[in-house]
Amino acid sequence: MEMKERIKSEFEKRFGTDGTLYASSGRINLIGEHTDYNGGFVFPGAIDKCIMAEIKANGTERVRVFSIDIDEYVEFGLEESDAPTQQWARYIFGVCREIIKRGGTVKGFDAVFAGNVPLGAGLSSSAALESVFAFALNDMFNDNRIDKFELARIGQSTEHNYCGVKCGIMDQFASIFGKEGHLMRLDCRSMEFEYFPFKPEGYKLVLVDSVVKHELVGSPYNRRRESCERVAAKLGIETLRDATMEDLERIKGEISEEDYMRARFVIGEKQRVLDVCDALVKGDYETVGARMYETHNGLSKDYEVSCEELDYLNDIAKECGVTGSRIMGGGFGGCTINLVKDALYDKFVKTASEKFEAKYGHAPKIYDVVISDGAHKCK
Ligand code: GAF
Repeated sequence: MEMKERIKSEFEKRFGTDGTLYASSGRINLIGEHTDYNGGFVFPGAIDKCIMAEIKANGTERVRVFSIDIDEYVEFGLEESDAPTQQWARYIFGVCREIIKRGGTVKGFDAVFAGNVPLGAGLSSSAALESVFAFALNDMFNDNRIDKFELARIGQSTEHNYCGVKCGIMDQFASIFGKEGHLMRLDCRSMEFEYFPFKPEGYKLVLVDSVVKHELVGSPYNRRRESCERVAAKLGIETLRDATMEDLERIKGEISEEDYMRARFVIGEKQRVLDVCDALVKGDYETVGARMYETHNGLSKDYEVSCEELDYLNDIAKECGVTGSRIMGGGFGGCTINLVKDALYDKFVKTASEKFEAKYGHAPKIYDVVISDGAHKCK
């Protein structure tokens, strides 16, 4: 059964009525990693993998929600003290609370949801979950008065205050603002953004999922952010967006080797995003690809968020002659994103699958992605 049909039939079975369907997407990011919380640039797009929810106000002060994929039902109230213990439900509870804290309205509702964003793959299933509920609750209880930027911030604050991840704005922004066939270059300092048509002639974007997750994402991620903040504080600036390599060299002796490496990556990454955007406009995919490899190298050696398996996938891509390849998202496992010539696609997928399985005993998962719309009400 299609996802939509499964949700509708489950909703009807549990609540004896029908509600409104909403969806919001996972995301890819072509380049610009760990730059969002440093006030830098990112270049994401929403993808054709989403979380879909059917929702209806229930006239009470309680939320009743069923996750089809986890096969679990949870009920909670809307006061701070009502926080559920289940991680997945905390994302929804957090969104409700963050809307209320901003003076918005949330009343009790019933919901059933499901999704096809692979979990733990770095495609931001959590942002898709936050965004679908933020978008829906804005529509249902707030006459869409909360603007889209604030909806993204509601998801981000949910991560900070209810899930322990001090993330930037990229994932929620992409999930809310995504547009079919377009990537978005977002300046995370000014929040200005531009849509870039993305239909690379003769190339495919392929995600290769290592299906490994080495560490709990929260604390190592937050430690990376703290390193950047320490360096910015040392330089007397708000974020590393305003730092140059010369600035960093100047204070090298006053910061730890680790903080130095983290900042070196972030400062370099800022320019790479701009280079990739320029190259895309010119149809220069070789430059796009070269910058992707540089990003991988920086994420692996300086930012240290890669792992053996992802470095191996990157090496295979290089050996096969893939135009660009790099780890995508927060790191510590998940996917590589690869820009592959059409003619090389079959060979690359076969080689990567066989070699990876021979070395690690399980095959990677391959996802072809289509750049799609972000949060919306379903027809
Ligand atoms: C995770 C975070 F949620 C984003 O904000 C971003 O920092 C990303 O890691 C790394 O670019 O997805």
